[in-house]
Amino acid sequence: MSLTSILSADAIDCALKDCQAPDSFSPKKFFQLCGMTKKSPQDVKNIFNILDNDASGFIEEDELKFFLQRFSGGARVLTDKETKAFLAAADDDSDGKIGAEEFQAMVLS
Ligand SMILES: [Ca+2]
Repeated sequence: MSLTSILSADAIDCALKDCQAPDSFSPKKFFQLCGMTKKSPQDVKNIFNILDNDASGFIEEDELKFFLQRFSGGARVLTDKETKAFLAAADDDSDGKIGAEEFQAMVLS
């Protein structure tokens, strides 16, 4: 499964264009622009599984840094500040990584 089988390529493009400048990335806005917030919990879980590159069941900080590149290989990496803010916004149990349920809650709340 690929991200474009769940999300439209145009929407992904639009979401990536919106955060091209360093430190302009907002997870909530990105999820909205790429259409993720309108997906079912199962679709969001499928997206999580694609983003969980090493299939550990969690998105760790070093995977989060490359979040945008999972949507498009030519996208930029997130800055340290963006990565930490993203993690802090999603990591409800403060274990330093994002689980599937935390990801779903962040996208769909
Ligand atoms: Ca966590």
